[in-house]
Amino acid sequence: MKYTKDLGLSPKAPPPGLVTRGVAIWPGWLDRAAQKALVAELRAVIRAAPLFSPITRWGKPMSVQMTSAGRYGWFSDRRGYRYVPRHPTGTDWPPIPAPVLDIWRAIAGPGRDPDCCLINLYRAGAKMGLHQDRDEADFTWPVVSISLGDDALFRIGSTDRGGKTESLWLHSGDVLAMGGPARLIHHGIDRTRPGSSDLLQGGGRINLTLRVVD
Ligand code: MD3
Ligand code: FE
Repeated sequence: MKYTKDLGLSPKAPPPGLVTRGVAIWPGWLDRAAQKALVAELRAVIRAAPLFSPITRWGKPMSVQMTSAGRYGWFSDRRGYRYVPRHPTGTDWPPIPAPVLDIWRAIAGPGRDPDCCLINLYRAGAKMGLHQDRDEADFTWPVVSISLGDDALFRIGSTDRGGKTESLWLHSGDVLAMGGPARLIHHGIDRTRPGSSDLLQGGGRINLTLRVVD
């Protein structure tokens, strides 16, 4: 079968530049102009649904700031992780920007759009520990991720806990997809390289994570 099927992606998806542990990577999917245009759209989303620092179940704020677009947003507090239909202020999450949906449809196909576009902002010093994405109801859909701004050291493990991990640097404009057997792999961001990109006002990194939720 074609590589795209093995990766759990649309048979029409463009060939990834790199595949490691079932994670498909398209380095530089977005050129500088496309990155700029996307950031302008994200600024509007963030104006409508401001970034916040979710509280973990241990009562500590995450170092990453977040907000969402779509039918659902990802949320966390002492009661745990979950998807919620509204921003903490009570407003609906804004629609997912069209250029983001274009990337999803190219990779996952036209059949179903994502329910959530999680927006993660990493200012200097922010990181995300090794975890699985398992708050969704259906793991047959891939997760698609878009990197903007500073470089980030991405760590990939396996589906099981423990074992060896592998690290690689993500750059602004890179797109990743985790489908099929890679959908439940452990992953995280060890650190960013502050100042490596001038894309974002105030510096830092934005990651967009697209998921089907229910
Ligand atoms: C799912 N975000 O928000 S990219 C997250 O760069 C998250 O902000 C990271 O992990 C970030 O949950 C990583 C999204 C990603 C990467 C690899 C995965 C999701 C994945 C591998 C398997 C399943
Ligand atoms: Fe994740």
